[in-house]
Amino acid sequence: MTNIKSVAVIGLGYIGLPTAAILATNGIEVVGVDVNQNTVDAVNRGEVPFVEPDLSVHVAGAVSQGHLRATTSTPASEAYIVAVPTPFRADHTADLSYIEAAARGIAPQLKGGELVILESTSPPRATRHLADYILALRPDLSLDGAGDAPVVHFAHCPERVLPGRVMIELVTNDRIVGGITAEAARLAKDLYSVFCQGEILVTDDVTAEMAKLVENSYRDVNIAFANELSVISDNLGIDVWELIRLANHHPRVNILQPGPGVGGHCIAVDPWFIVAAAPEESRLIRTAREVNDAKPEWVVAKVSEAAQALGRPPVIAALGLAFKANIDDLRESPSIGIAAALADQLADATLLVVEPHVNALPKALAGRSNVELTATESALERADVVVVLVDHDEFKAVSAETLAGKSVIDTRGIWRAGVDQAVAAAAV
Ligand code: SAJ
Repeated sequence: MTNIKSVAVIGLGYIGLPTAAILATNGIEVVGVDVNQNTVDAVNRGEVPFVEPDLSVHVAGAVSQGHLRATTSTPASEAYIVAVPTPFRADHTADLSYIEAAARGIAPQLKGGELVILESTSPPRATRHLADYILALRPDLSLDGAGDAPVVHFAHCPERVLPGRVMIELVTNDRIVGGITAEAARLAKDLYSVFCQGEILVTDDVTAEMAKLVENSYRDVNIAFANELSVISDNLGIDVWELIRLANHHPRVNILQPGPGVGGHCIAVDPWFIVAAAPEESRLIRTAREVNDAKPEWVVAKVSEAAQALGRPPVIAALGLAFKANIDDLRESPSIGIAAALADQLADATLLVVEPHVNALPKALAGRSNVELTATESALERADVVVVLVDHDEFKAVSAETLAGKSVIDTRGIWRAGVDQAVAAAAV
């Protein structure tokens, strides 16, 4: 068990807020810190500013018991967990400015003996950068007690929870803890054991950083393989879904599912951090990113071809904007780029966008005279060309008769007869 009684969580987003809430409901005194006053106010009212199953119950409970409060300025605390964004820049290198801003908030509060954990998905050596940055602001402190300077402990503990299952996976997933020193790793392990029932695996900071990036790159490479197969199969005139279903009967083959490209804020981003760290050596990882990033363009070309073959102004139904099935999260979704490109390229087309989980078009599509947010049924009634971009359950329920006489481009394989649903489910 841990001796740490107070934790400040910097960044109350999709990861920081669940982590703050679960620590607080397990008896730790938690202060959540965020630059956004609206987020801070919402949390102090016991509310959650985004959708994540079961999170509201935890936040409301922790706030009402007095174990969780939020503020815009970093307080003194025995431990700090940094869970801020690490976006990439145009050249695909990581932008560490949010981590540095968190460090500037933490540094003046330190006395020595504290534990600082970086949770944000980060490029290799980001934890060391955070430590160096803080110690440059506080030369009276140290990593190892050299010259009798009080020690601050630094560790990396990447999150690996799946959006939509965060409150379950926070508790049940195994966790990797990497310390700059062995003592830092031990302290971090003890803190996470307050709520984590999975195995907590201890390593050094850089290995922990790479482990997170490698997990998401593994998935990216495997999705790229499926996406490449879908393009090859189309050229050969065969059905990629049947091909994958058959190949997956081999006991040591488990190919993932092709789609319109890879979305979300993790898998389409993290592999670039490895490429940036080792540009010459990351050939496969880079190519996988390029294969997945090229898939939306291929889908646009297929839909344009079908639309132009009609010989009249086409009505196109684009089914799904979310980055994956049955969620409302549109971040980095390839579907949005595909819909926008279709609206740009097919000036005489009417584009009926269907996304049952949102009630307004995102910025990239709003305000265009040829784009309408439409319900599934009416879009399918009106469309000549139907492109499936997301495998939402609502779309899977559409009957074959509804589609009769229409051109269908099904990037998720939801409507092919005899698709092996067990194989599809195993890939999710
Ligand atoms: N996708 C396919 N084909 C597949 C599987 C997924 O095209 O067979 C697409 C999805 O449609 C989506 C994208 O890939 O556009 C990513 O979806 P996902 O379900 O694979 O992953 P995320 O981004 O929701 O969450 C991932 C998870 N990482 C791994 O599974 C290795 C999660 O555990 C991480 O915590 C999360 O990234 C993160 O925060 O890094």
